[in-house]
Order: sequence, then C-alpha cells, then structure tokens
Amino acid sequence: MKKRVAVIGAGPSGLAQLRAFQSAAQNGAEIPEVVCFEKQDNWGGLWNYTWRTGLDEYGEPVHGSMYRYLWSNGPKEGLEFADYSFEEHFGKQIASYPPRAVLFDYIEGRVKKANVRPWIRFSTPARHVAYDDKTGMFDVTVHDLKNDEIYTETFDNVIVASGHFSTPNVPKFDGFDTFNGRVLHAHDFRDAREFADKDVLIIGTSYSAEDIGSQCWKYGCKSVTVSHRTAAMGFDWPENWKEVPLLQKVEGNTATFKDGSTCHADAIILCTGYKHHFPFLPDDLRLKTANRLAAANLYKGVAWVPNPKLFYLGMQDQWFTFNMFDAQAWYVRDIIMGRIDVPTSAADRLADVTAREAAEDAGQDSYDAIRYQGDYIKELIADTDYPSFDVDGANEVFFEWKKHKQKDIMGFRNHAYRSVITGTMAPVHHTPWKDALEDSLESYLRN
Ligand code: FAD
Ligand code: NA7
Repeated sequence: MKKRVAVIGAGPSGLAQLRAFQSAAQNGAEIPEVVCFEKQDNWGGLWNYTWRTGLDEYGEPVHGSMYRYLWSNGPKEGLEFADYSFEEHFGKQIASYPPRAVLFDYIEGRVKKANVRPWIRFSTPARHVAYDDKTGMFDVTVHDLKNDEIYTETFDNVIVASGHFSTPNVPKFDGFDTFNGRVLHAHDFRDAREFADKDVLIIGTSYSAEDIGSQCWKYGCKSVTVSHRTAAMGFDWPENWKEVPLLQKVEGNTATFKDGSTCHADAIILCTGYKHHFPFLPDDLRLKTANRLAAANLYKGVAWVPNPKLFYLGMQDQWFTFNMFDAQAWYVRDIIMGRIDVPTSAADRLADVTAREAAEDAGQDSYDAIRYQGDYIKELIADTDYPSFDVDGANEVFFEWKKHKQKDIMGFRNHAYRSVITGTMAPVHHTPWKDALEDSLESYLRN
C-alpha cells in the first residue's frame, strides 16, 4: 500500500509541500498519495485576499489578515523560489516590493505549472487529528463545507501548514467599552481609505503597526499615534506621526499614555500580533510556541519531537518566508520518503531544539536573526535536492533593506535589488510607493 500524507493548509507552506512531492515524482521517484485539506475555496493562504472579516459564509473564522494595498514588506529578492524565479513567471524582471496581487500571481504560477491543484480538497477545514498508537496511523477528520459532510480518513503522516498569523492576540485596555470610535485588530484591517481624515491610534511596534500606520498615512489619515509597550520603532516618521508610551486608558475619544500625555483618537488599531492556534489538534499533537525563530518542540524546525510522523511548516517567526518554507518542505518530504533519518530517541530530537533556542538567544540584534534564519535554510537545503542558492546574498539584500528603512521609512520600497536566483537587477518601480495609490498587478508590471 502506498503511504498517505495529509497536508493541512494550501498557503505558501502547504503549496511548497505539494511542489516538493511533485518535483520528486517529476524526477522519477515513487511518491506517497498526498491529500491537502484547505479551509478556503482557493489556494495562497494569507495571499488569497478576502474582503471578509469575522466569520465567513460557512460561519468559519476568516483566515485572511491581509489588506488591500499591501505591498511586500521586504524585498522579493529575499523570498524568491530557487526553482521558479520571478523572471520565469513574469517573463521579465520586476520591481522589488510587489503588491499582494502580484505575489499571489507568482505563488500560484509555480503550483499551476506543477499541476497539483487536484491534490487539494478546498472548502474543507480539518476538524480533528488523532494518532492511534496501535496502528501508528493518524485519523484526520475534516468538514466538507460545500456538502456539509464530516468524514474521517487515515494517513501515515500529517503536515500542519495552517499558518500562525491569523488568530489575533487581543489585549484589552481600560475604557475600550466606552470608546466613541472603532476598536479593531490588525487581522480585521482591510482598507486604509476607511481612516482618511481620522486620528488613528495604533498599539504595537512590529510589522503590522509600521505598515498599517504607513497605509493610513499614504491614504490620507489626519494623524498616526503609535503606542509601544517595550520600545518605540524610532524611524524618521512624517510630521503627522508620533510615538508614545503604552496606552493606559481611553475616555470618550481621548487616549492617555503611561507618561501622562494624551491624544485624540477616532479609531484604535491593535497591531498586537497573533497566536499559534490549532483548534483541530489534541494536547499530545499540538504545538505551543512563542513567535520566535527556533519554534518549540520541532526537530530541525519541522518534526514534532514527541511524534516525528507529525510535521509543522512555517511555524517560525519570519525574516525569510517562501524560500524557507521550501527548504522545510523538501526536508519533510525526504524524511517521509525515507531519504533522511530522524533520531530515534526523543531526547536527541529535543537536544536539537534546545541547541537551536540557545543559538537564537545568543544573537544580539536583527542582523544576527537574519543570519540565523539564513543558516537554518542552508542547513536544510544541504540535505535535499532543493536547488542551492546564494543564501548569504539574500542576507545581504535584507541588510540593505534594513538600512533603506532607517534612511527613509516611507521611501524604502522605491529601491531595487539583484536577484540571487537569476543574477539580474530589478528595475526601480515607475512610481514612488507613497504616490502609487493604484496598485493592481497590471499597474505594477508596467515597468
Ligand atoms: P498562511 O498563508 O496563513 O496559509 C495557511 C493556510 O491554511 C490558509 O490557506 C488557511 O485557510 C489554511 N488553514 C488554516 N486552518 C485550516 C484548517 N483547520 N484546515 C484546513 N486549512 C486550514 N511574508 C512575506 O514574505 N512578505 C510580506 O510582505 C508579508 N506580509 C504579511 C502581511 C501580513 C498582514 C501577514 C499576516 C503576514 C505577512 N507575511 C509576509 C508572512 C506570511 O506569514 C507568509 O508570507 C505566508 O503567507 C505564510 O504561509 P503559510 O502557508 O505558512 O500560512
Ligand atoms: P508581531 O511581530 O508578533 O508583533 C506584535 C507587536 O505587538 C509587538 O510590537 C508587541 O510588543 C506588541 N504587543 C503584543 N501584546 C501587546 C500588549 N498587550 N500591549 C502592547 N503591545 C503588545 O506581530 P505583527 O502583526 O506586527 O507581525 C506579524 C506578521 O505580520 C509579520 O511576520 C509580518 O510579515 C506581517 P512588544 O515588542 O512585545 O512589547
């Protein structure tokens, strides 16, 4: 009997897994039967944009956290697939910070070419996974939403690729219940135009805070105030933007911060991060980790230490994204296909995790974090046939990106970088980011 492998989620991580198996088949290997269960009606994960917030048409929590007008927050040269370049997809080199629709098109291009869509059962969330010690198999229970049928199938391996930037972390602050405006989490932010002419208060200082604030600024809000718990972002912000200590309370439309200062707020956007959330997994299989580079309890960052027939993809905090998911997917494929051995002792698997955590903790700054994740990719791809690429070159692209942000936070997306896959230089985009209000695929590709 052929092995059966379940992949949960058809976002960039899950799709990387399908492509990894398809590529082995293309090279003549006999591969397991792969079944991917995807909750949404299309692939692409977060890149599959939805206007919906809250619950979807079936009453399922909406997965999407992306918004209209989102452009890549890092250079595309840091995430390019080593087996499918931007030039191959678009027929030419394109500018370095593609909007969401352009990246969706690129992600989709590779899996269309690989012809793996028939492997995916759409509108089918995983409801429960159970491991049977006696048979050594997993029972995966899913809900076919279109036909409203719940059924269970048995698999040798399960790969969880359901993402971890979808279930919001929502702290509460005094006075929210009487605030005279809208309080929302970044997960529900869709269109910056909603906040035109408004005083926007943002809580948090990471990517969502930086970019949602920038979106609001670009599309004409009156002011942005960003409140931090630990430290201000410290960029050279535009003049209608300020950074303040942590919010203490809200009264009417007045927000008061830890240093006693106040501001007027029409809307409050909680950019306070996300939770790893796996409602379909029981205690013995469920990953519990902070959003960090060395995710807890995953041997080589992918194999569940207590039961290495279960895998997780993309559960780390992310400097690298698509190419890291690829490195992981090829590695997991090779474990499942018996090409790579996992230590038989749980203590040895755990020792790998402990060493990864210590190496991450020894890093001093974000440059070390980028190097750390780059080294992780190198480590994984060295053991598989994933096309080798210049990871150090990709690190350098990230270093340049960080410097460009420091220099001009509203202008960093106007820069261009060299592809580490094809060696060609990206063109400078035809319009500065702040002026490019129309950001369709057609408009972006007009270089
Ligand atoms: P996801 O993209 O989240 O995909 C997971 C998939 O699993 C989804 O399709 C979901 O529907 C499905 N799923 C979930 N639960 C179930 C279930 N129970 N059963 C079946 N299917 C399920 N990365 C970048 O490289 N550049 C960026 O500019 C960038 N911007 C970002 C902006 C935002 C607002 C966010 C939130 C993230 C951003 N990211 C960015 C990071 C993002 O995490 C990755 O690009 C990528 O989408 C992660 O892929 P994934 O497949 O691991 O997870
Ligand atoms: P992150 O990167 O996890 O950041 C979460 C931010 O929220 C961070 O600045 C935290 O501050 C802040 N936070 C969390 N809880 C609180 C409370 N209770 N009070 C105040 N501030 C808080 O999430 P993002 O959404 O920005 O980014 C996630 C992904 O989306 C990222 O990979 C991008 O690709 C897009 P702290 O520094 O811990 O004090």
